[in-house]
Amino acid sequence: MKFIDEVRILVASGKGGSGCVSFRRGAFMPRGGPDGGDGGHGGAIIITATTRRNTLVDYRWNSTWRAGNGQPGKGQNKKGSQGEDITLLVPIGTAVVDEETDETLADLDVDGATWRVDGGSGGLGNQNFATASRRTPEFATEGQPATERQIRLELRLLAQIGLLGFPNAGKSTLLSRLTAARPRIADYPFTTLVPQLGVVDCGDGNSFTIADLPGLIEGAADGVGLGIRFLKHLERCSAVLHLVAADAEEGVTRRWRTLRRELAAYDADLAARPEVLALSRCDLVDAATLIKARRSLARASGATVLTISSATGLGLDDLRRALVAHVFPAES
Ligand SMILES: Nc1nc2c(ncn2[C@@H]2O[C@H](COP(=O)(O)OP(=O)(O)OP(=O)(O)O)[C@@H](O)[C@H]2O)c(=O)[nH]1
Ligand SMILES: [Mg+2]
Repeated sequence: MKFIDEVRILVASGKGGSGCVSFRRGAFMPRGGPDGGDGGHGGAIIITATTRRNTLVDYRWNSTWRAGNGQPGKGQNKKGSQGEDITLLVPIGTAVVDEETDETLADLDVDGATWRVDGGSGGLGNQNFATASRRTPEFATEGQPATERQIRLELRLLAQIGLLGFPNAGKSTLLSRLTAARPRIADYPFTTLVPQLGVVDCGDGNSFTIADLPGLIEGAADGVGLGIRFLKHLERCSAVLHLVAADAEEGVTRRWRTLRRELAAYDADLAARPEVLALSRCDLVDAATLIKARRSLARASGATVLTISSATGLGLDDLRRALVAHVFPAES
């Protein structure tokens, strides 16, 4: 199934049915009192977050959703029936954004969270307007109009840790070592085309989620490579795990700087997020090169630099501990 994380749709609630003008009739009642019923309310559009959906693929081809209109009221005080509601199920983590103003209308970040567009209320039948001095009101009110909204649904994955790095840094390989996820791994760039999630089991009843994202390259912020469109999935992460291949040809510090620049160009807030920094593929360089690389990167970043190898398992326990410290700060 394709990973669809953004769709544009038009949603329209139903309009209210109009109120009815009617008078009681019978053999001995040529013109009885008013008995026009109210119109039914228009149906609502309800967008609900659920664990039963993982992507927005349901909305890819069907871009217009209209709830039913309320029916007009009838004689004998009969209320018109309500318009049918439409419920759209979306994955947890979906934001509803106004397409015209770009305003976030709702962030459906827990199971069952909803956003709705109510239908128009039904009009009032003439039975409502009878008074002592006006026994035969000849009027009723119209139903309220429907509401149409052009919206964008944007899915932002709920992962505590986001994986960041150049292509081939070993992000997917690491995900497969830390979690039960089985992402595609290969020695060519852009193996990962869409985000992948994996759950790290901490063994003590706790767990957290890591998002593996497509690799970034220089110019990503301007659309080079797979671009930055997947970076929105980092927005909810508590920390970014930045992998720099220890065997990077142009030097690890340069690589790290390039990626940081792209991140900052995309979003300053995201660039300010805590970063866990690790040299990956450490089994591919000799000890002296590794020490040098680590020292130079630590100096440039001012951070602790972990060293790992998904091939040999080097440093993976320390890395797991460092991630736990970010995800569960109070407990460590
Ligand atoms: N020797 C060694 N090879 C590794 C290690 N980690 C990853 N690799 C290899 O590096 C290559 C790229 O690994 P991936 O995990 O696909 O890299 P990625 O960062 O996910 O790459 P993209 O999806 O293209 O962004 C594969 O051939 C892996 O087998 C490691 O620790 N040691
Ligand atoms: Mg990958």
